[in-house]
Amino acid sequence: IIKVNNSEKFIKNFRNTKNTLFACTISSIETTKTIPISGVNAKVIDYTPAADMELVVLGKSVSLAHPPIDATNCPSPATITRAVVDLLKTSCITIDAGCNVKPKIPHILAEKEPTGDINVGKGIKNSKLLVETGKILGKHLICDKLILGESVPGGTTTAMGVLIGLGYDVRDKISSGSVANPKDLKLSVIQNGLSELKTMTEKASSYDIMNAVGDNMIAINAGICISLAERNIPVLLAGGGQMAGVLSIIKEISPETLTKELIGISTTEFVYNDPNADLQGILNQIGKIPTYISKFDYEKSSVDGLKAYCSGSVKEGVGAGAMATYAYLNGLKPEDIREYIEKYYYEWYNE
Ligand code: AAM
Repeated sequence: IIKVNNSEKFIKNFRNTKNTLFACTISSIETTKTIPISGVNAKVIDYTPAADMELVVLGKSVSLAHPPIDATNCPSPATITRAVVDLLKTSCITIDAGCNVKPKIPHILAEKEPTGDINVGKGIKNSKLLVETGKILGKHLICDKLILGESVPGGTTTAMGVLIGLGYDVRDKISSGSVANPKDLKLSVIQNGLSELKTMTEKASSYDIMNAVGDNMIAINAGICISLAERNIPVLLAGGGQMAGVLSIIKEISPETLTKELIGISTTEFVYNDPNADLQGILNQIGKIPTYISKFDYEKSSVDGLKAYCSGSVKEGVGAGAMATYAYLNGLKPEDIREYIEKYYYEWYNE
């Protein structure tokens, strides 16, 4: 694990496996149906959030014949999270923030409608309400510490939209689920969405910005963090740019939440060291956030699809980076995760 702005007070909470909860908020984004902004494989994109969490919870995807894949046919990062959940027997809950295909596992319905079309400035119907929903959920989660992730295909674009709307310099700093990050396309979609907003209001609030170009997960996860910090329960945000988006919203609507050493972020080395991005450059603009980067030994993998992570496929998602950090804090090694995935890979993908 590489640590930046380490807070021992924060991270020591994650050095045991007692009452840990992994919560994953999932949503579809309507824009991905018409504009190829996402690195997730277009053929399975609607099924991906559901099939990701089925794999994590059941050890197999049931909504799809195999777990999700990215555009280069590489395995979903849910494979990493599944390995950790099974090896450390971690409790999981799935929060449905509007996914077009519902997971065939018990889940909490937080929002019925998917994230809308950000290209026309209609990302979230009512982000203020969704933050409140997240806060209510956060009041009732039972755990000593929370690892909070997402599966939202297209979500790196909505996160980029929220950060740009709030005035952050992120243009060349956000990773993507694809090898060739379609930055210009993503930026033009965001500019279209934000231009709709400008014609509506003079000074846009963070809720207006989320409503225009945000996704349901960002609002709900921000609300959950705010509640848990009030209850003195630490949260490790699981992701890179998408969780930077969550942090930027928390900073706007509840800055005190970030002052208590109760919120940290963890992602994979594939996102953190992405030559097409600069996550640390975004986090530095938000504040001094405890940041943990998990390393993998995928260059050694016998599975081509895992090796491809080293050259920019997939990179992160479904809590993978933070779950690996959590695993390493509790005695597992990179090869334990890799060997687990290699063992099940052929069964999962029927190869
Ligand atoms: C989640 N499941 C995935 C996956 N993700 N399965 C295969 N590949 C991925 N990359 P983008 O904005 O390019 O769509 O990247 C974000 C998505 O990629 C999210 O769903 C994230 O969890 C990850």
